[in-house]
Amino acid sequence: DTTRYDDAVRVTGVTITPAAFPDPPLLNSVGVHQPWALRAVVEVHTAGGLVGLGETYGDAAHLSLLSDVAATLTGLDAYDIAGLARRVTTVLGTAEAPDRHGLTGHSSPSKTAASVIAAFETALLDLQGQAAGRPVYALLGGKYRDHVPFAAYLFYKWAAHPGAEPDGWGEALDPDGVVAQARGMIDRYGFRSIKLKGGVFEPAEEIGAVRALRHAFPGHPLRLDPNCAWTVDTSVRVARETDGLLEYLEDPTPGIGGMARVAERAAMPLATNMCVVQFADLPEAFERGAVQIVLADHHYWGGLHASIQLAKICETWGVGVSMHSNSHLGISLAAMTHLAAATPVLQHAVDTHLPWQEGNDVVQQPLRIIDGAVQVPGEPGLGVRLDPDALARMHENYLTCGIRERDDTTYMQRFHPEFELRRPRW
Ligand code: GKR
Ligand code: MG
Repeated sequence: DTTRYDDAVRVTGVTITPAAFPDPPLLNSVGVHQPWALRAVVEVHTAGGLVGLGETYGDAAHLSLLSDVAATLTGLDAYDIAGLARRVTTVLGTAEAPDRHGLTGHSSPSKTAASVIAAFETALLDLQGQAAGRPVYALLGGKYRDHVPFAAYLFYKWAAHPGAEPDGWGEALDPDGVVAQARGMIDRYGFRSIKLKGGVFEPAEEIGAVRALRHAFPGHPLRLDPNCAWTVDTSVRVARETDGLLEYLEDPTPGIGGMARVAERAAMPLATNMCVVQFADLPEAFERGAVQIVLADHHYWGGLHASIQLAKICETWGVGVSMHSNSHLGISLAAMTHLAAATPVLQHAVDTHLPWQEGNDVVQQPLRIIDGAVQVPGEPGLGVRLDPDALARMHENYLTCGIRERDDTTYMQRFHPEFELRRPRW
């Protein structure tokens, strides 16, 4: 009965709920994480009583674009991703919502549109899966793996936010602190790859941390990501000194041109989530050999389908693919897991901030990282269900926390007024 089937997936309304959850004082090249991280939870309701879930950025400008689009989605068929894209383009026009932290590269109207499409596409795919009785990976073409490996994502960090109680992770401001943090994460989650967020201290200090990690974990592939904190010359020097230690070096220096100059002289592959952030960046980056690995992120590449297309283009050019992350919750983890499962060639463990959000989630039974990997869920849709009480609590946090956009630099300057945003810094 097609009428009943259509009804099951006909959109009747969309709810967007901003949520805030505690975030530790993680350091990076632009400052330090604020005490609360923001996300928006998208619920798309259908006439058949289904609810599809999405998760995206919770910054004010993005929220306002999401709600403009949400108002136009009533009547949409959940299978009509093209219809979603058309609505987003019509509503947004040339609107642009750049992120304030600058850690995911340059902004543009098309990247903004891609971020808005992605937020709803995840929810529509969840609906399609629920209606068809199939997991999201099946809708993307099937799975290439049963387990998706994730990496331990280490950060230099303070013991506590100024004025607050220390968090459970402790301080990490030197190689010993970094190794202790890695040990804690690996003990808890069994990670088999390690990423260190750099760009915080002098390169020599961070090279010391990489060496200490290599010594403590001889079998774990290592990556270092200073988020464009270095000049081309510094990057080349670091590449020389870490030769043989790194699986890849991520965004050492700003821009495709800078990365190309480093790539010419670095022995290891270069990865990016900063200079290649939309399809329009691919031709120049690949022609110039600027990057050997693209870190896809469905949240701003336009969704899960678009990310599979990106992976195919990368494969064609002999460029590797892995996945970038920002602070996120369990809906995003599920989406990332389905996407990674359905990506034919995925050579590297995927990034996740999830351990930093441990114990706080908007889903009832978050997917778990065991032995460094998430088992791909086989339930219909994303395979996670919303916890309405948790979402209500996190929305209350949002209302009271006073933070409306991520801004690591201004937060850092509150405690260190001399801190300047400079990239490259060294
Ligand atoms: O959480 O501070 C952070 C990260 O630096 C994040 O914002 C980056 O976007 O994880 C990201 C990266 O790999 O560059
Ligand atoms: Mg990065």
